[in-house]
Amino acid sequence: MATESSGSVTLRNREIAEALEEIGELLAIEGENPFRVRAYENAARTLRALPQPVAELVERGEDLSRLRGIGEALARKIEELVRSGHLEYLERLERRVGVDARDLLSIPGLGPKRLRTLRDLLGVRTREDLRRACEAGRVRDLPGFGAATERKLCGALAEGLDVTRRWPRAELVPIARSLVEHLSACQGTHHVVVAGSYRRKRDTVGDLDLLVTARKGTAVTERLVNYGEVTETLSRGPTRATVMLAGGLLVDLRVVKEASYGAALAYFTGSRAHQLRLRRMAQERGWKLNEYGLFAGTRKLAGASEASLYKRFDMPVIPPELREDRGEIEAALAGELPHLITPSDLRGDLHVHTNASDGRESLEVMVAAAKALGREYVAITDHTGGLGVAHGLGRERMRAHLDAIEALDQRTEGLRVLKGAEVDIRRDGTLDLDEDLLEELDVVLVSMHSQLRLPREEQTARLLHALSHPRAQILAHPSGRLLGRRPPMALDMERVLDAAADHGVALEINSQPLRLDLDDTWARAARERGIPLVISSDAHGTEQLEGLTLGVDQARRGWVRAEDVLNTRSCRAFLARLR
Ligand code: DGT
Ligand code: CA
Ligand code: CA
Ligand code: ZN
Repeated sequence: MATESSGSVTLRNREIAEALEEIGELLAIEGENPFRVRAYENAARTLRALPQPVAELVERGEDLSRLRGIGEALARKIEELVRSGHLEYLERLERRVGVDARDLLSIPGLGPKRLRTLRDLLGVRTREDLRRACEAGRVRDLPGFGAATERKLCGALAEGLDVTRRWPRAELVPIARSLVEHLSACQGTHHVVVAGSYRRKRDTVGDLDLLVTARKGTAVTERLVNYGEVTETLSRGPTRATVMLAGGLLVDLRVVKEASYGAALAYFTGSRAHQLRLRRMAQERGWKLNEYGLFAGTRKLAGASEASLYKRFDMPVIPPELREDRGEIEAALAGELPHLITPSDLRGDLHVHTNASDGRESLEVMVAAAKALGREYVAITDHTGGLGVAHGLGRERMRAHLDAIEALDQRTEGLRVLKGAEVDIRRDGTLDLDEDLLEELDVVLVSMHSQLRLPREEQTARLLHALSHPRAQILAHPSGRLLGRRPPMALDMERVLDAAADHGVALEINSQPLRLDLDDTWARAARERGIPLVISSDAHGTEQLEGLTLGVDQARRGWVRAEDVLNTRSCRAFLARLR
C-alpha cells in the first residue's frame, strides 16, 4: 500500500529525470556521439517510471547501476543529485554550451542541430534572441533553415507566451470527453472520471488526471497507451500510466478497485492542500487516509464513495470547486458551506455582440438563439465608436442599432431584448458614448480594450474615473487578462472593489474561455463585500451563448451563490437592482 511520503518524493524522480534529459540535450547540441545522448534519455525514462523514490534507494545504499539503462557513471551522478541537489557536471555543461536548451528545444521545429547553427552563426542563446533573429529575417538564410522554417518558428514563438505550459481548461473539454469515452469502452471498467484541477474547474489545468475503477489495471493502461493521440508513453505499470498527447498535454492514469473509488477520487481531485488538511484530521483521530481508503489500523472506515469519506469527518461532500483549503473545511464543519450557483439559475445574458460590431451573426439570429436556450432576457451590447478594431458603432450607427433593437423587442414574444452597449473606457477615463445615448440604454457595460499596460496608479485612476460616471452600470471583464496570452492589467483591485461598492457598479464574470474574468479569488472578494455580480457570455456567435456555464464554474470557485448574481433575477427585478 502506498504511504503518504511516496507521492511527494515521486516528484524528485521527475526532477532528476529532467536533469538527465537536459544533459542529453546539451550533449546533442554539442554534436556528441548519439549513443551517449541516448544513454541519458534512457536513464531519465527509467527514473520517471520507477515506482519508488530513487532517493530511498540511495539512502538504503542500494546499487543504482542495477537499474535498467543506468551504468556506473550515471549512478554516481544520480547519487550526487539526490544528496546535494546539484550536479557539478551539468552546471559545467550548461556554462560551456551557453544556451537555454530546455526552453528552446521545447519550441516545435527546433532540434539540437538547428539550435547549434543558431548559436554559432547568430549568437542565439535564449527565446528572446531567437524571436529577434526571426523578426529581422536573419534565420531563413542559415544552412538547413529556409523561409518556411523561419515563418513556422515565428508562429510558434508568438503562441508560446506561457512557458510553464498550462492549458485553458475549456480547450481540454473535448479531449477529456474523448479520453473518457475511449477508456469506458475497455472491458471491465466501471467509473471513468477526470479528477485533478480539471474536476475542480480551475481556469487553467497543468495536466489531466484520469481515474478508473476496474478489477485489473493492465487492460486499462494498455488501452490508454493505444489512444490515437498518444505520442509518447512516459511511464507504465499495472495500475498507472503517464502519456503525452500530440501538442504536449500530459495525461496521468490511475486504476483502483471499486471499493477504493471514493478515496481515490478525493485523493486525485485534490487539491494537495485540501487533501493535506483531511489527512491531518485523520491523524488527529488516530486514523490513516490515503488513496485506498480511510483506516483505523487495518480496519477500513470508508472509501467506496466520497460521501462516506466526508461523513466520517462529520462533513457533507465539499464541492470540488471549493477544495483549495481556502476555508471550505471550516465552513463544512460549521454547516456553512455556500449553496453554490448552478447554470440553470441564470435567466438572462447581459453581454452579447452582433455583426453590427465584431460579432458574426445578425441581431435577429443572436436573439433567436438566446430565446431557444430559454433565456428570459438578453442585452445586446455592441462596441462603441472609438474601438476601431472591433468595428465599433459611432453615433449615427448606434442610433440606428438601438432603434433596431427596440423594434425587435416589440416583435419578440417571451424574451426581453434590452438596449445595451459595451462602452469603451478612453485613455482619460471618460466613456466613449454621448450622454443622451447613455441615458437611453437599458444596460451600460463599460470596459477597457486599449492601453492595457499603463502603470498601476494611472490605470487605476482611469478605471475609477470611469466607474464614477453615473451611467456606468456593469464593469465588463475587469482585469483584461487573456489566459496564456495577456496578463491582467496592473490595477489596484482593492480600490476598484471599493469604487464598485460605493457606486453600486456590478462586476462581470465573463464566460469567454480565455477571459474568465473576474477570476475566482476576485469574484469571491467581491461577493464577500456584497458587490453585485453578473455572469455573461460575451458571445460573438450563437454557439458561445451556451458558454455561460464556464462563467458559472468560475463563480462557483469564488463561493458565489445565486442571490449574489443579478441575472438570476427576473428581468424586472434585475433592472430595478441595476445602478
Ligand atoms: P494541475 O495539474 O497543476 O492543474 O493541478 P492538479 O491539482 O491537477 O495537480 P496534479 O495533476 O499534480 O495532481 C492531481 C491530484 O493528485 C492533486 O490535486 C493531488 C493528488 N496528488 C498528486 N501527486 C500527489 C502527491 O505527491 N502528494 C499528494 N498528497 N497528492 C498528490
Ligand atoms: Ca492535473
Ligand atoms: Ca497529474
Ligand atoms: Zn464584449
